Amino acid sequence: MTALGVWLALLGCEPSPLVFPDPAELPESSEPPALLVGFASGDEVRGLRDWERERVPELRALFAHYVYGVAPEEALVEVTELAQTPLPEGTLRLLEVSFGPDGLPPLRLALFLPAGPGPHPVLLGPNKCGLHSVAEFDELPLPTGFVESSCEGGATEDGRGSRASYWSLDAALDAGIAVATWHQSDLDPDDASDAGALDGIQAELTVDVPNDERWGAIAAWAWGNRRALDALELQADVDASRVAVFGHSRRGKTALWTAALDDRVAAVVAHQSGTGGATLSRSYAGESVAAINLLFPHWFNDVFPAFAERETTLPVDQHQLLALVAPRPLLVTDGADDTWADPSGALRAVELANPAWELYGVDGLVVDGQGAPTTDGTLAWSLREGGHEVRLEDWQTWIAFLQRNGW
Ligand code: GTR
Repeated sequence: MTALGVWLALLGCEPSPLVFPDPAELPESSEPPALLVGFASGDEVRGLRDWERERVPELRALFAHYVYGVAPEEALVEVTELAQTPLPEGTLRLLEVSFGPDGLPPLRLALFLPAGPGPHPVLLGPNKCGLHSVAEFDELPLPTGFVESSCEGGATEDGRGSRASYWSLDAALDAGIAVATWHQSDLDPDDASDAGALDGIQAELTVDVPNDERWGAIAAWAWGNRRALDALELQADVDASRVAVFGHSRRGKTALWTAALDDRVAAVVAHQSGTGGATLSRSYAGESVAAINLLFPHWFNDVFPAFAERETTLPVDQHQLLALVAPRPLLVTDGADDTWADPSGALRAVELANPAWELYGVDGLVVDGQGAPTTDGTLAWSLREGGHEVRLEDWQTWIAFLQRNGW
C-alpha cells in the first residue's frame, strides 16, 4: 500500500485517488472553500450518501494532512480504578488508562459522578494545569510531567484547586451530568520547543507518514480524548452514548478535532477555540495562521506553517471542521472582549457549516426574528460579555444547551 493508502486506512477511510498538492501549488481563493463540493472530484455533494461516503473521509484526510497531522486510529486500552471517594455532590472515581505496547505513559482520568445510580451523561475534556488544579480534593494526584509556567502553584500542593473557578463541577453535577478530565501533559507536554512532535505520546506511538505530517499536540490531545472515551465506555454508570467533548481555547480546538474523527462523541462544546478551532483561517481579525504557528508550532503538523500569510491557499477552512460534527449538537461560545479568538469569524464559520446539519434534516442554526443566532438548534453560537476565561455563566450556557439536546 502507498504511504497515502496507509494513512487513509489509519483514519478509517477507504484508500482513494486523493492526492495532496504541495501548499505552494494550491490555487488561491479569498472565499472559504465550498463545503459541499469535493476537493479531488470537483463534484457537488448531492445528498447524505455523497457527504458520508465521499466528503467526510476527504475532509478528515485534508485536515490531517494540511493542519493537525495523522494519529493512530486506536490503541489497546487497559483501565484500572485507582480510587473511589464520596463527594458532597456525588462520587469521584480516579481511573488510570494505559495503552499497549508496554512502557507508554498512562493517562489519569478523574471522573466526577453525580449522585444517583446513573447511567450518567458526561462532559469530557483535558485540563491545562493538572488534575489537582481542578478542585480542592486531596484525592486528585499532582501532575508528574510538564506544567505550564502560567499554572499557579505548578505541580505542587500550592496548585491544588488553583483552577477551580474554571471548573464549575457543581453546576454539572447538580444538572445530573458527570465531568471527566485528564491532564493534557499526560499525553503530550504543551511545550513549544517540541515542534517536531518528538516528545509525548508521538515519540512512543509512531505513525508511518512523512515527518511533516506527524501529529501535533492538538491531534495527540484529541487522541487522548478518544482513549478516555474508550475508558468511559467501560463504566457501567456512564451513558457512553451521551458523552459531550468540551474545552477552552486550545482544548476547544482539540474538542472539535476529536469529534471530527470520532463518531462516538455525541456533542461538542468549543469555548473560545479561535484560530485552528471554530474561527475561519480566512477571517483576518484576531490570531493569524502565522502568529499561531510562530508561538505554538507544536500544536499542528509541519505542513500548516506553509499557510502563514497564505491563508487564501488553504484547501480547507474551519467551517468544514465544524461541519464534520453534524448532525450532532455543537455549541460554539465566545467572549465579546476576546478579540484574539475572533468571535465574528467563528459565527461566520458556524453559518457556513449549517448546510451539513440541513443535509441531515435537523434544525441546525436557529435564528430569531431579527436574524440573530440563538442556541435553540442543534448548531449554536453564543456570545457573552468579557474576555478569555471560563466562568460559571459559561458552564450554565453549555449545560442548558446540552439539556435541550437530551443530556
Ligand atoms: C493563546 C493562543 C490561542 C488560544 C489560547 C489558549 O495564546 O494564541 O490560540 O488557544 O492561547 O489556549 O488559551
